[in-house]
Amino acid sequence: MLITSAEVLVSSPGRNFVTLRLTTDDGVVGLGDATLNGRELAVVAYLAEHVVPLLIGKDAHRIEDMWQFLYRGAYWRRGPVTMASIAAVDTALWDIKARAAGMPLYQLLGGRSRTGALAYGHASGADLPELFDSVRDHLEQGFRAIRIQSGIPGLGTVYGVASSAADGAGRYDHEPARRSAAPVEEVWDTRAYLRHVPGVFEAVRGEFGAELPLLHDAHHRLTPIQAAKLGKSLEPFDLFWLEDVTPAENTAALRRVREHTTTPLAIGEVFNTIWDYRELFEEQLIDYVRSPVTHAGGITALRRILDYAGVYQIKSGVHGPTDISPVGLAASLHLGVAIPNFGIQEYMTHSAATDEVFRSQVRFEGGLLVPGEGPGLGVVYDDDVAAGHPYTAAYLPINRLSDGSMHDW
Ligand code: KDG
Ligand code: MG
Repeated sequence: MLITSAEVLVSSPGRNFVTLRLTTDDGVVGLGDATLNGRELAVVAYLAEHVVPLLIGKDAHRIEDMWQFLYRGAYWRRGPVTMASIAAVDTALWDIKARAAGMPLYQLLGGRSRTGALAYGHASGADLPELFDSVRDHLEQGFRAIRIQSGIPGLGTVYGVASSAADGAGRYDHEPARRSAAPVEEVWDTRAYLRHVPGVFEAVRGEFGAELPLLHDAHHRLTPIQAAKLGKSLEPFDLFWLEDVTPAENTAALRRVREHTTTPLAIGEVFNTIWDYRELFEEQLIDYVRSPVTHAGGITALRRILDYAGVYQIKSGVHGPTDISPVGLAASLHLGVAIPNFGIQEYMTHSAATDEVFRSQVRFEGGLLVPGEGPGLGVVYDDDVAAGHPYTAAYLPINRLSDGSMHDW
């Protein structure tokens, strides 16, 4: 089964997506997600210029060898652009293998270990009444675990908090990569944040009770000692996890955090390889792995990371915002229902326009995401619909302190 065509597809049904489509000489088609939010075209160039020419004529069944060829053979290892490109090829090849076998992909990964993947949704609000409405709305949608993000008194827009769209198009419920020529600038104040957040969780627990799993994302903005303070102050509210407390480059920072708090920690959505996790796993500094298939080098690589995590009782908590395409989400779910150490799956529903471009079998039922029983990943890319949604430049916002200095994410 030889690869005869490799197409890099770019579309923007509400937000930008990069998709790799491989076709074999016997007509089997596989898809891979290569979306890198705000830097999409760098991956397009990497794939189109440096990877696609190497794929034509290769045996589509040799997934592991292809991974090693693209990773070891390039000399330039790791990094988000490289690893998103490798991920797309790897995912498309798994899709092809499962379609050729006539099975849903999870069957090739060892078969089902659970009925579905517990998903958490994003509740947020500028203030407590808005946040409570959002939590209620998520409960009504069937979510059984909820991330809590809140506005902060004295600050303007805060990342991760849904707000009314500037164009009046209604509530904006997707993490903001705004379609604009330059990033939106937000003002940040860590002390104000640290003062406010414990009260938010106290109020949410008071309103919704002790049982509901609650999560929170600090978006890499704290120093180790600030993160330790936050973790400690949130202990009475029994979080499922506290995510991305410190910037990702210095994983040793989590040693400091861990010394001070028993709040479970999650990190890794901007990591790229198993090497990024080595000391975190071996010293048991985290509880959940945030890497998605899309940015960690594909199904082959993420499965390896999660097997390694399992040695240390660390579980999956795969990244699943709207910038992970329905192809990336389906890949994550096929892996998630198969592995022994599944923890939770992030789920932000895609827009209706996205669901028209990517026709997916994934369903959300009773708080669980299920990948579907069709062959492969179960996702089809509709070129005609995609043609109506051309690429549009978009950026994540940035943070500055009140004196104008740039701040960490
Ligand atoms: O592209 C970046 C977003 O996906 C990220 O900021 C979202 O932090 C995020 C999350 O946990 O979903
Ligand atoms: Mg996050």
